[in-house]
Amino acid sequence: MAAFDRAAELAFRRSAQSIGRRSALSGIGKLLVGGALLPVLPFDRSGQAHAQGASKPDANEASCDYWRYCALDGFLCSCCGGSVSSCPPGAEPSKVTWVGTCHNPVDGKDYLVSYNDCCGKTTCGRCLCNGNVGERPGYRMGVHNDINWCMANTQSMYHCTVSVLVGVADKK
Ligand code: ABN
Repeated sequence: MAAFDRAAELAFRRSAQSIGRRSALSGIGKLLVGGALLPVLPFDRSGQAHAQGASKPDANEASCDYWRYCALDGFLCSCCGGSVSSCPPGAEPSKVTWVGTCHNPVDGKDYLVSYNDCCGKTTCGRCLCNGNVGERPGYRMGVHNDINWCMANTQSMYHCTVSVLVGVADKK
C-alpha cells in the first residue's frame, strides 16, 4: 500500500508542477457545468415514440368491426405485435390465402381483401374475430375462411391473420 501511496503522491506532484492551478480549476469548472447541462440537452427520443406507436394499434384496427375484417376468421395481427397488413416479427405470411370483398364506408367502394394467415409462431390468442361476409361452406375451400392457410408454408403453425387490400372490386 505504501508503494501505491508513494506512486500516487509522485504522480500528483508531477501534474501539479506541469499543470497550472488555473487550468486545473477551469477543467473542473467545465466538468461541473457540462454535467449540469447534460440532462437538458435535446436528445432524439423519436425511437421510443415509434416503439410505443407500434405496440398500440389504431383503435379501429384492433376492433372486429373495422370494415376490412368483414370476412376475417382468426386473431387480428394488429393485436399481436403486427399491423392490419403486416405479420408480427418472427411470423411469415401464408403462401396461399382466401380473398374476400368488403365495403369501405368512407369512400363507398368495395375492396378485394386478402386474408393471409401469419405462420411460424404459436397461436396469438388476442382479438378473435369471425367475419363471414361472402364466405361459402367448407367444401368450397377457396371461399371458406375457417382454414389454416399456413398449410403450404414450411412453418405451418398459425399465429394471426392480416387483411391486405389487393384491389377495388368491379361494379356489378
Ligand atoms: N384462417 C384462420 C384460421 C387458422 C387456423 C384455423 C382456423 C382458421
